[in-house]
Amino acid sequence: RQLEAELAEAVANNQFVLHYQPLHDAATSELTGFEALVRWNHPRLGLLAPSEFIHLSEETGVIDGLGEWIMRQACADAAQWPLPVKVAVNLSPAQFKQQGLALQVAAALAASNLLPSRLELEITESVLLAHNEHTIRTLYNLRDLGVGIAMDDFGTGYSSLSYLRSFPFNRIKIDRSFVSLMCESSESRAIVKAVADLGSTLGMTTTAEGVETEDQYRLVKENGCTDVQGWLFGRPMPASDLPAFFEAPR
Ligand code: G
Ligand code: G
Ligand code: MN
Ligand code: NA
Repeated sequence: RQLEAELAEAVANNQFVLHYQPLHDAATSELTGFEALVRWNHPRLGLLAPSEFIHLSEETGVIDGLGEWIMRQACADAAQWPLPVKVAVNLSPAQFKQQGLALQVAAALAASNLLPSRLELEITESVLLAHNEHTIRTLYNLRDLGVGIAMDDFGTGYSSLSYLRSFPFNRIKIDRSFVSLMCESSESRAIVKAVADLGSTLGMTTTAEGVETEDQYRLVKENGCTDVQGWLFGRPMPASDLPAFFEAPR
């Protein structure tokens, strides 16, 4: 497979780029951070989305080097942003299989001189599916660095609630599928409210993902979400676009 061979060389060939999507405080709509979203700038195929290569990178082990590059680049970029703006970085379940993930994150923080409190790691329920001791220990090692840990795409997995018990997350990110139906579905509104209440009770912030309209924004606020992300506030954009964004927030 040609793509597989090219992927194996892509980190060394400097072909990955990070785009950043803004995160905002729900109540004030103030900019609070950016989520890093990786793209592969493929020489023939152009800019490829993660769905076109993350799975292959996990199967082939490329994710180890790629994940390390993403962590270092995201921390280095964020260190240039005005204070308290944070960066959120997605971690693949495969990255938890490697030894020393926490050491890798610590090294990226040290190299960039980024305060740990300005980094948040996003994991999906699938990380906890195996639910083994190594995964849980790694999560605690990461937390001990002082970084935030968010449960991503909440509500799309199998037994979400038991995962909230396995580890004290700082944040729950409510999947876009619930947010996108809020205007027409009272069930979706009730689910978002229940998750926001649960987060509040457990001492976790709650981000509504995929907010595309003012009506959705109003509803997620009314139902208790503390933070928002979505096209209403901004699409993922290259790091070079961010300075203009700092000057002209929403
Ligand atoms: O950027 P896009 O909107 O296509 O993101 C799609 C999905 O790809 C995200 O929801 C996320 O799960 C995954 N993804 C994006 N960037 C990264 C990354 O840097 N690391 C990992 N592991 N997954 C990512
Ligand atoms: O990590 P995660 O799986 O949450 O990645 C977020 C994904 O959701 C990215 O692929 C991003 O491009 C996408 N996304 C972010 N905001 C919106 C939105 O408002 N609408 C839609 N349709 N997709 C969004
Ligand atoms: Mn995410
Ligand atoms: Na998500």
